[in-house]
Amino acid sequence: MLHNTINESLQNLKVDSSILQGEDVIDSEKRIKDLEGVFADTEAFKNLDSETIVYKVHAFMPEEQGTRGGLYFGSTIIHPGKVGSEYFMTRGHFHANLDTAEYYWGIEGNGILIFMDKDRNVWAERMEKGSLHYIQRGVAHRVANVGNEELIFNACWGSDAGHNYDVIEHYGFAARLIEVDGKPLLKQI
Ligand code: PAN
Ligand code: ZN
Repeated sequence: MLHNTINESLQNLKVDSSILQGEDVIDSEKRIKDLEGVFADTEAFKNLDSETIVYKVHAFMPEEQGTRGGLYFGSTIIHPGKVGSEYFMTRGHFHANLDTAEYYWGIEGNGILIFMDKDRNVWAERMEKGSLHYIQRGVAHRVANVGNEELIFNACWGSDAGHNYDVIEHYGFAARLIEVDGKPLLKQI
């Protein structure tokens, strides 16, 4: 580190229009075909174009996965849409290292962040432009887009967090977010 110099910002990363972009940003996407088993209505799922993009993630991961004390940053964009009465949403996960928390914050659109603790208690928070969400350690998290526009949110999590998708893949969340009379409703299952 040079002393008494004014340097350019970190690797010219920009949260431009609020979506992370720049060198070393890892882009990934999930299409309908990648989300088998995530949505309850398997008939509606089969009838959708399997190439439809459900969400994209742009992540900056400047530390090796598993490094203690480092931080990652990511933008998630969830497209509007539904599978039956269930909104397009992320797969959701516990962190592999349960002792790691995370921040999400809303950039654009309307969403609902769904939490589930280890005892399968489920609760949720509305996500909108400027909303801040603290995901406590040990709590699974998933986001649904409940609006007609793209839902964009940013996230900051530890490089030692890791992702455990298995528990959600096998047991799901204890409640599903569905549209009833045009409104989102958390339905216990
Ligand atoms: C986020 C999520 C991102 C995509 O960056 O990874 O929104 O959701 P899934 O990972 O559940 O598919 C995060 O929570 N990182 O820890
Ligand atoms: Zn996470």
